[in-house]
Amino acid sequence: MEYTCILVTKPIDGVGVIQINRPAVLNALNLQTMTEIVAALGEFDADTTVRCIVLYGNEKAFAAGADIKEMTGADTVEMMKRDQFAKWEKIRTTKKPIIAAVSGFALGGGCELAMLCDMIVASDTAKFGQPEINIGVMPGAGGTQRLTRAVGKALAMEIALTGRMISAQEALSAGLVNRVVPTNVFFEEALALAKEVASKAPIATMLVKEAVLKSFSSTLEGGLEFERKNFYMLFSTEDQKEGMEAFVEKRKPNWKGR
Ligand code: DAK
Repeated sequence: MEYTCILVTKPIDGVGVIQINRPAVLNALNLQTMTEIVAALGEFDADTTVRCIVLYGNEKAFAAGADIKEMTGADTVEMMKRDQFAKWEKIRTTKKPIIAAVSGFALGGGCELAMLCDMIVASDTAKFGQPEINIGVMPGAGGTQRLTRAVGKALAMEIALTGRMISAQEALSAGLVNRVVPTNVFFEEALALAKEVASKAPIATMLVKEAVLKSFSSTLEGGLEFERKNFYMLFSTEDQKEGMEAFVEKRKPNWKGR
């Protein structure tokens, strides 16, 4: 697929990189951009040389939300027909871990996109928010649900009801992001974290992601059962034998992804 709204970097050290590239509109997420992000994630998911993915924008904006100009004239039926949710659903089911490297604005759909990722590395100038209330709507791609689970009811209510942006530091204290780093190295720091994730056993990595995400949709008992089955499943992989033998032999494991 030819990409016009994103830049995709060939995997290096097991990490695939996607950059949202609409700087003139602060990386507003139009339908084409979402289609391309989903396609690139799908390609990386199918590529066995990719073990972790970094998604980022630029220093000024991760993404300032869905493209408002594209939605202005739409009615309910038109919005339903676009079926944007199907695209967001595909991002959610990406098997490999995705790290969002966020600098500048992560607003509305941009904040929701970052929260769909598995970890967030934020620059010290990052700003997170759900300002949809200021334009007469509300979060539509998980903002009321994922934000609440991440930061708790009180702050999520405030962010979604007032449209106030929170700083990177506030996002860190609230548990929305993993770390805050200087703006000039925000991408490199995310890449370093991604390389660390990519250096681990690939199948175990995917099953960890699956099990952690399961905790959002299951009871504790159901989640524990799911975790245990994933754990047992890993004992049928070559990497389990390799990992444990390497430990006993005091050497680095050589992962096969099998
Ligand atoms: N859409 C389109 N264009 C945008 C944009 C956006 N969200 N955000 C910024 N831009 C454009 C501006 O129009 C401007 O373009 P020109 O006028 O130069 O042509 C350019 O980017 C620079 O923006 P500003 O001049 O406004 O820059 P400032 O630094 O002064 O302000 C700002 C930055 C981020 C505070 C401001 O641009 C702003 O408030 N932007 C809108 C933020 C926002 O309200 N975001 C939420 C959008 S609603 C769905 C799932 C999700 C969603 C919808 C459906 N389904 C699954 C169905 C999500 C909805 C949303 O995200």
